[in-house]
Formats: sequence, structure tokens, C-alpha cells
Amino acid sequence: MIHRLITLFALVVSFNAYSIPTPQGEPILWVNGNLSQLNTGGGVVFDEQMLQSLDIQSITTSNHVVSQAVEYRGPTFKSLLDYVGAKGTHVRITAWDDYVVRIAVSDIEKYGVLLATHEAGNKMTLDDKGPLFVVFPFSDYPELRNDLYYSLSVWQVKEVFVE
Ligand SMILES: Nc1nc2c(c(=O)[nH]1)N[C@H]1C(S)=C(S)[C@@H](COP(=O)(O)O)O[C@H]1N2
Ligand SMILES: [Mo]
Repeated sequence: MIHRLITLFALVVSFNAYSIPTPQGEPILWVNGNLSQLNTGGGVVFDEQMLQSLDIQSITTSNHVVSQAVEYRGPTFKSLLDYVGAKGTHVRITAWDDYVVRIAVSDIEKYGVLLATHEAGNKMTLDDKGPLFVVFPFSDYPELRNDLYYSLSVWQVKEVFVE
């Protein structure tokens, strides 16, 4: 009996309504929509530390803005979607300037798309392309070098909505 009570007590104490910790630092990314993990009412809010705990990779590429190849580094978009338990075929991305695009999850996986935090080793800030810049590997895949994928290269990313 005592044993059962202790077990029950342990269960109650360890029960946490949210499966992902709430951010301790300044929120920089809001992920909403069709998710199985939450740390706020309707979605997952990330701070820098949470983002840096994901799968960090780099892509060295030129783009429509930067003609010399430069190294972008940050979490893979795929690892972010896995972390929040995203269930959807597309993501709708909104930037701080209210620019909105939709990207297929299949493209995110196929091209190893990053949510870059750093450019050439420097943290990108909101007055540049930060805090997060969607980076496709243009230099490695000629089929990406067209207006569609350039237009999907959102900077100043604020929200990801899984649909
Ligand atoms: N946040 C944000 N990202 C954005 C845009 C924008 O207006 N806001 N424009 C997009 C479009 S339509 C293109 S073609 C590319 C290139 O923009 P640029 O040629 O003006 O640098 O950035 C994309 N990323
Ligand atoms: Mo564009």
C-alpha cells in the first residue's frame, strides 16, 4: 500500500503539462500549428539555447544577396520539426517584416535547409538577416537557383506554422 502511494506521489510530482521546457532566455522563435510537443498554450517557444541544442550544421553557399560563397550555420530545419513533433507537409514562415512563405517539408528534408543563426561566424541580428535566416544550399544544387527558392530564403524569421 505504502509502495503504491509512493509510486502515485512520484507520478504526480513528475507530471508536467508540457513535454518541452519553457525557454529561460529571450524568446526568438514561435512554432505553432500541427505539433505533438508544446511548451506554451498552443505551441513551442524557443530561446537561443534551445535552438543551439538542435542539430547544428553549416552550408557554404552564395545566394542572390551575397555573390561570394559564405558559411551559414545553425540548426537544421528538420531537427526543429522533429523536436516539436511536427505533423504536416508544409510550413508557413512569417518574418518580422510580415513577409510570409510556404515551404514543403519534403524540400526541407531533401536539401538539408538550415535556420541559420550565424553568417561567416557572426551572429546575425534583426537589423541584418537575423535572428534566423532560411538557407538553401544554392551552390550545391543548380535546380535551386531560381526565383522560387530565392523567394523562400526568408530572413528575420519570427514564426513557423506547421500545416
Ligand atoms: N523577411 C523577408 N525575407 C525575404 C523577403 C522579404 O521581403 N522579407 N523577400 C524574399 C524575396 S521575394 C526574394 S527574391 C529574396 C531576395 O530579396 P532581395 O533580392 O531583395 O535581396 O529574399 C526573400 N526573403
Ligand atoms: Mo522575389
